[in-house]
Amino acid sequence: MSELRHDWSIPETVALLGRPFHDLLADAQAVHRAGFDPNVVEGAMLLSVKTGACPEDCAYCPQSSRYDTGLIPERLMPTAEVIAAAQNAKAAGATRFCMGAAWRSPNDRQVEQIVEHIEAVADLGMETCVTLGMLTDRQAGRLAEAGLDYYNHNLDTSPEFYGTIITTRTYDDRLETLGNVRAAGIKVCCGGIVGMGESRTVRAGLLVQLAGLDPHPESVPVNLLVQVPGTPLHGVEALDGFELVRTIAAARIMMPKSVVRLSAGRTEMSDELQALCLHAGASSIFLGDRLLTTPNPGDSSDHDLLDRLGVSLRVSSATLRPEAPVHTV
Ligand code: SAM
Ligand code: DTB
Ligand code: SF4
Repeated sequence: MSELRHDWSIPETVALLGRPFHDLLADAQAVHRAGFDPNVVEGAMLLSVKTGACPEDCAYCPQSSRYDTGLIPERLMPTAEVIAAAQNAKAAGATRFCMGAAWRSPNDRQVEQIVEHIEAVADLGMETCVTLGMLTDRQAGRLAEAGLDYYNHNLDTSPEFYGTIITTRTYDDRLETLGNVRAAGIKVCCGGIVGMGESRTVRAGLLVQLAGLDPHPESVPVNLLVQVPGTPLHGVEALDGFELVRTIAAARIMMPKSVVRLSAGRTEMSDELQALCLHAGASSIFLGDRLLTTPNPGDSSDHDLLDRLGVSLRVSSATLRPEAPVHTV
C-alpha cells in the first residue's frame, strides 16, 4: 500500500479524490499509521523576516505591492529579533522555525543575512526552514553549507490553473528552484493552496505534480486560502471543508512518507474540520497566533484542541516516529 510512486495520472487522482468519503479516509489512515504515530503532531512556527513590498503578482498574497491590503512593509529583521522570536517559538513547543521573506528572489547579500539567521536559530536546537523565493544553484549551496534543514517553495496549484494566479514567474521557474534546493542536499517543503476557486481536477493536477517530484518533498504544506481584502482572490467562493479533507487524504496516500502540514487557513476551520484533516493524515501544524502576516489560532486554542484529541506535540526533531510518544492526556 505504501510503495513510493511518482507516476500518478490526473484521471487516477481525480478518482482518488472522489472516492466515497469513508473509504478514502480509511485508506489514508492506514497509510498514515504505517508511517507515523497518529497521536503525534509536529509544531512549526513562522516568522516573517521581511514583510510586504513584493514585486510579484500572486493573486492570493497580501504581500504583493500590486494590491492595496493595508499591509505595512518591513525591512529585513535583525538577527537579534529573530533569535528572540525563535526562543519564544521553542518555549511554545515548536521544533521547527520557518522564516519567510517577501522576495521574488534574494540577492547574494540578502542570502548572507539569512545565513546569519539560520545559524542563530540552529544554535537554539531547532530545525530551520526558510522561504525566500527563487534560488540559484549557488545560493542553494550556500544555504546548505549554513546547515539549513528545509527550503519551502510551493508549486501552489496545477500547471493549467497557475497562469490565472501568477503571471510574473512560471511553473518551470518553481521546478528549477526546487531542483536547485534538492541538488544542494536541503530537504524540500513543497505544497500548495486550495480554495482559490479551482476545480477538483486542478487539485488533482497539483497533487500529481507534487507526487511526481522524485524524491517526494519531505514536507507538504496544504494551505487553505486566507482571503485578504484587497487581493484579487478576496471574495472567491469558499471551499467545501470535505474537499480540503479529501485533498489531505489523497496527499497522504500519494506521498506516504511525507509529512503533510495543515497550514494556512485554520482560523476559518471548526475544531471538527481540523480533527478530520488530522485524521486524514495531516501531522503538522503552524503554532502561534500569526502565520506570516495573517492570524493563526494561537497556542491556547491549539493546545486545547490537541488535548481534546489526545494528540501530543512532537517533542524533538529527531523523532519522526517516536517509540514512546509523550501524551498530554
Ligand atoms: N516570496 C516567497 C515565495 O513566494 O516563494 C516566499 C513567501 S510566500 C508568502 C510563501 C507561500 O505562502 C506561498 O507560496 C503561498 O503558498 C503561501 N501563501 C501566501 N499567501 C497566502 C494566502 N493568502 N493563503 C494561503 N497561503 C498563502
Ligand atoms: C506555506 O506553505 N504556508 C506558509 C509558509 N509556507 C511560508 C505561509 C502561509 C502564509 C499565509 C498568508 C500570510 O500570513 O501572509
Ligand atoms: Fe511575493 Fe511570495 Fe507573496 Fe508571491 S507569495 S507576492 S512571491 S511574497
